[in-house]
Amino acid sequence: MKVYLNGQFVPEEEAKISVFDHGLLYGDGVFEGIRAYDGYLFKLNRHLDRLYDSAKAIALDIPLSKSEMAQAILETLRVNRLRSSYIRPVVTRGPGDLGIDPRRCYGKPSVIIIAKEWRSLYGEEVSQRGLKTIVASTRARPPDTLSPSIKSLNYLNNIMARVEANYAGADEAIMLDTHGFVAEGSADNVFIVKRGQLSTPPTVACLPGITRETVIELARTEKILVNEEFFTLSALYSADECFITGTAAEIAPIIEIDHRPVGMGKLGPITQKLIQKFRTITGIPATGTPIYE
Ligand code: PXG
Repeated sequence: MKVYLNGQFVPEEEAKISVFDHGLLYGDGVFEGIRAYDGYLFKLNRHLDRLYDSAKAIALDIPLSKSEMAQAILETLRVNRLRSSYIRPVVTRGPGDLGIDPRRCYGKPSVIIIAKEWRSLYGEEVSQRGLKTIVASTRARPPDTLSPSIKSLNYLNNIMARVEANYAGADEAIMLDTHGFVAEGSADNVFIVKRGQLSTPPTVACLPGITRETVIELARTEKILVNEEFFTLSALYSADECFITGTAAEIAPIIEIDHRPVGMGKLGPITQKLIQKFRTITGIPATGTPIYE
């Protein structure tokens, strides 16, 4: 596998950056997670917009234009002859001295693009039966701290929630915000279904997920009402259906929260319908950028 590193393609074992890179020392950088389905990069421009917005928000100048970045991503897939893949662009502040001040970074930002053959996140079995989740005691960061809409390299908060899930033997953790409303999963957005309507938290204490936005569009096309609203843990516990969305997770049903069954404790009809619809819109020119012309 070859990795794009600052303009060059290097073998994965040689893809290394400085121990003085502020991305490593301080988590000072941004990233994206993109999927390619059957030769088409899903919603590439939306991911590029979010990457550049995240970089702007932390005052990081990406040394490539958006179209140069798009070309670099496509080239990484071509060099590795990939059609179905998970792509991870990362931009860090670059090497500097041991102070936090970004002005002390003497190099350019480091640009890394990793593309791997796609493998199912939870495994086929878990995705089909649905996920068992816990509500983490780790809260989602409030927007007046480091905004959760910045996809930065500071993921420790989410990792702490994920560690809670691991200790509990659960597949995923759901985080509440500091007011006690449901925020998001450790690496995905959360939806509930109640009386045929969908609810998902507004993107205040969660990442504006691209799968989230896609599911909202799909649901509205299906004439399913979608409410972007705050809801509590009790609404989560008493939901008819619940699912998470993410680039890696796609739409994954949740069948258990804190050992309580969600609805009937199995995949519900609206979740199933959205999963089916989602499958029809990936790997096609209408939503994807072709990798091989
Ligand atoms: N919330 C958070 C905190 C995320 O990190 C999402 C929601 C979903 O967004 P998209 O745009 O992918 O629908 C993410 C996704 C992984 C992984 O391995 C996923 C993310 C980051 C790191 C790892 O699934 N981001």
